[in-house]
Amino acid sequence: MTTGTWQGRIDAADGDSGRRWHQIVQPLEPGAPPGVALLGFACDEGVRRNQGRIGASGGPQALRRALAPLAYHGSRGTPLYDAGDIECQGEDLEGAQRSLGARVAALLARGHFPMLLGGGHEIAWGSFQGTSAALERDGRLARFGVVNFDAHFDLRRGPANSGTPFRQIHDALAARGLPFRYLCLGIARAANTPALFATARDCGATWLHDEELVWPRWDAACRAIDAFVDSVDALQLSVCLDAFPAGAAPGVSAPAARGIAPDFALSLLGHLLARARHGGKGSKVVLAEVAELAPCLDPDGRTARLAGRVVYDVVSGLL
Ligand SMILES: [Mn+2]
Repeated sequence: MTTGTWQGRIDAADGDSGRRWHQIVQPLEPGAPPGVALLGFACDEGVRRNQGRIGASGGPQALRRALAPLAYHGSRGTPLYDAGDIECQGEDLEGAQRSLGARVAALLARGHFPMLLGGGHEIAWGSFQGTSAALERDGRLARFGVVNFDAHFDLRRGPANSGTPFRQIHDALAARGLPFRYLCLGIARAANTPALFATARDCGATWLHDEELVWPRWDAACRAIDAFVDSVDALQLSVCLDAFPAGAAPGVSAPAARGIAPDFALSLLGHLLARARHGGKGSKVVLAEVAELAPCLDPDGRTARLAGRVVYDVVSGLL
């Protein structure tokens, strides 16, 4: 937990009902009771290798700053922790991903809900190493799935980078003889070549295009999400900020021309969380992550603000 990050306005006269996140978040200490653990992944290496615009290593800190002033509406008393950052050392992406996986596995073993703050989308391969270890223990890996809000499939073959994490997850599951269940929301035809679509089909991926994720098609989008969520017992929820239009999320490595409008995407996220009974008995969402926030490309902080709202919507139901 970085000193000086979690601070802001204090409405002392309003007592407990006037609190904001910066007054709630506490550093994660060993042996702390189960709660929500914010864990940063400060890494540019995946985006650098993928020839994208660099800057995601500053994402976790910018996200904390966006979260600090948000109003706290918790009623359950669930603790909210800052578990610090995993930092990529030099070009050692694989080492950083392994460290992230180990931290995630440890958090899950202690009963925490990991809310990961990226970092490039290579965060998803690191987090999967932790979730898969936990789900192998409790038997849910056989009915595991990923929902990814993203303009891109991120199913590329080849050396690991920010465009390969779900291919790596596919291969890891295949090596165990397990199915790959992957729903990608917001795919842009203009941003994925026919070869990448063919790869997605070969992997058994399912997806909805950006133009399908509009209010006149709300019911169809919900049906697709319901069918997917109902087909799994455990979910990794990944939100790549380039799923949003460049006007709403300019601070990413590859801004989207069209994207999913924030109100639609956040409503869909809410629908998905409810269908997965997030925060209730038998919740399927094991972990969530927000990827690709690059504050140096986000001069007025709007991308961080939107990313913070995604985190807020995922976490609020647990607090
Ligand atoms: Mn992505």
